[in-house]
Amino acid sequence: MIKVSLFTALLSALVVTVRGHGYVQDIVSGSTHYTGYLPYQDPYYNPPPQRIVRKIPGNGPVTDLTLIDIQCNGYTDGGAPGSAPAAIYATVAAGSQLKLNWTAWPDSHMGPMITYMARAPSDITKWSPGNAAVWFKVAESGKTSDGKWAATDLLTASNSIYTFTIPPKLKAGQYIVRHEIIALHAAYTYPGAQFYPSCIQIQVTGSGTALPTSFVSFPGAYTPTTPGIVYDAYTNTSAYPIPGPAVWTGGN
Ligand SMILES: *[C@@H]1O[C@H](CO)[C@@H](O)[C@H](O)[C@H]1NC(C)=O
Ligand SMILES: *[C@@H]1O[C@H](CO)[C@@H](O)[C@H](O)[C@H]1NC(C)=O
Ligand SMILES: [Cu+2]
Repeated sequence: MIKVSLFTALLSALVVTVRGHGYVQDIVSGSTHYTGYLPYQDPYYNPPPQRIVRKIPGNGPVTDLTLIDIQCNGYTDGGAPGSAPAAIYATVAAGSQLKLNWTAWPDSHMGPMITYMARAPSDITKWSPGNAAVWFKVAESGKTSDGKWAATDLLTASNSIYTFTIPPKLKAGQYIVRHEIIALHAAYTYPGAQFYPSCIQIQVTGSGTALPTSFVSFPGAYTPTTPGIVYDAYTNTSAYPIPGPAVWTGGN
């Protein structure tokens, strides 16, 4: 039974290599590594490994902005549409860096990298936001003035490690980190842009008291007419407008 499962996992891993795309495979806080949710291995174990990342169906994108899938790249599971909670969470100090290790990202999939957070009103291992407006943006990176994209140029230059800082004054508590790459290689029309979100569960520690006052929902934050959702990355030499609200700076 186990042998068959591992064989299946290895076969799937080969398929991954062929299809490209990607997901966050490892999360590093200080010297602690947390393995991400591994869609081509974890489902074959019984019991499945406990992860801090909410489960994803695979390495492919979401393209329909109206689906709950745009939240965590999840799907209806156990009564928690779109983002079935994961079993555990990482503990991270406010003001510290979180490093997200992506699987090898295809060069063709140029686009921005964006990170949101949502404060869990109750036990994060049981909470799913649904359509509620709970998300605030904490980091974004698009196209530099000399034409370098967060993904793939900058991501590849940093060994596939994306780094962002937990706002230093953010109030302690449990949060979902929603991190995504938006691949723009087919974004000259809608649907076209490919969304690769991941939801990571963390417990923020510290003595800060700051909380944002303005929030967006997923689905909701992006529509086909939101700047940056339709964009011809091959021909458009002007600045790229990163979709979504401004980065919250009240926790700095
Ligand atoms: C990213 O994760 C992969 C798979 O676990 C690992 O082989 C690689 O060394 C990690 N990269 C870094 C820079 O830690
Ligand atoms: C380039 O992108 C910007 C921002 O989305 C847009 O306003 C502009 O119309 C685009 N330019 C062309 C030539 O499509
Ligand atoms: Cu792809």
